[in-house]
Amino acid sequence: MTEQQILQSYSIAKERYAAIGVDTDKAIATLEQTPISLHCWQADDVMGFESNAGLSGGIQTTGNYPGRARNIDEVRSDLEFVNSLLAGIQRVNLHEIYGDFQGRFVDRDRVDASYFQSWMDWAKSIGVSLDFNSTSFGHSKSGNLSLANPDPEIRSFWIEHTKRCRRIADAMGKAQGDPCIMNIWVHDGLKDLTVNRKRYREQLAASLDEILAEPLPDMKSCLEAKLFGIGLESFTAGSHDFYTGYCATRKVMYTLDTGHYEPTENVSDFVSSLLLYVPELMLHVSRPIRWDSDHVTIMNDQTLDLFKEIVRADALHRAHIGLDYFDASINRIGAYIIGTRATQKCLLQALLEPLAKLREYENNGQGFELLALMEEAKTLPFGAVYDYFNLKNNVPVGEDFIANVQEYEKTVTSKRI
Ligand code: RNT
Ligand code: ZN
Repeated sequence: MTEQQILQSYSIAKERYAAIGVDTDKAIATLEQTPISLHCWQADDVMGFESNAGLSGGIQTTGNYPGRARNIDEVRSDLEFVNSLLAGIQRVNLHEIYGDFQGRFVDRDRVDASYFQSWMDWAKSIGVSLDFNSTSFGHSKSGNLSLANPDPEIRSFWIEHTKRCRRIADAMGKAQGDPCIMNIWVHDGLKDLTVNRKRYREQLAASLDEILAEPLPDMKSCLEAKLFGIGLESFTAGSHDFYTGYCATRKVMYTLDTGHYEPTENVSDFVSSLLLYVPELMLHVSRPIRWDSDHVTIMNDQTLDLFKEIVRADALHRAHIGLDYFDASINRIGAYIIGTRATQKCLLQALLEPLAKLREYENNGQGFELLALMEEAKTLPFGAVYDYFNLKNNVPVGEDFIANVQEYEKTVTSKRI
């Protein structure tokens, strides 16, 4: 498509949306100002730079597509390339195992902000903000239970790790002048039956209380619930009920990962309930196939409904958006672009909903009109608005990014053997 055609299509779309009370320029401006946090772990299949211990703790990558980033420089240059193809604001979300350890083994109860100084410098140089995660998996002390472990030695190791991670996040937040969002997800659970559910959950709550006690003004903690981990199918200490209660009573941000629900559950329905009781939401936008398989995010009903619920609740300022998937079976750079663009498209669709008119119909009891406009809204020329958003921000429009990713593969990632 030529620039002329994109502009023409946009001006027709703009009028079409205006006729139902929607301001497309405003929707684009909101989309441009809403950050999406890119998870560094798609670049290297969640390996990190701590050791070669491999992945454990209930999560797993599958696939062996060539070109995985093998070191810190490769992760950074991959993320820079990804950024160059995306409109809007991106953040970068790091896990503790991605520290700049310079080849030395730094155990998790010894880590501090100095190992992330080069990340902070890099982030500043490319103008992005960082988010952070403590890492409970892939370590000799991971086992089945970390923060919920009845063994005081193991438990205090992980408490110390998580406290240190909060301080690292705070240092990042200070350096970037923008709070760093730190996610705490622990895999704690059991493969088979247990008669100690309450005990483990009490232990987890007590550990979290201790971890969150330190006031740190430049970071925000969020807690991620889960249905189950691989190899830990019978019991999950940090279940949805656990974290809903915990976050509501402690006034802590709740992390909603769209992969962490039963396949038939409507995840978007949780948004409006959670927003009544927790201060903010962190979204891990993912795609589960039969289980928490972490497939690349696409524009599907689940993702669309999630963003519609956020916008309908007027809660975009209370939601932080991050991606969370790790597909090792296709070009990893392409996976980032597909997932980010899908997330942008779903948010844009939500922002373009003729909400005022729909509400008017619903409030007047005009059920037919409500359903009719909702149906018609699905086929409005939304693609023309999204194309214009990309053109305006000087990044590839439509499928053009495929060629850019192929070129990077040819010249960079295919050379990694
Ligand atoms: C695991 C959680 C968690 C991880 C990352 C790597 O089920 O979704 O967010 O994917 O921390
Ligand atoms: Zn997640």
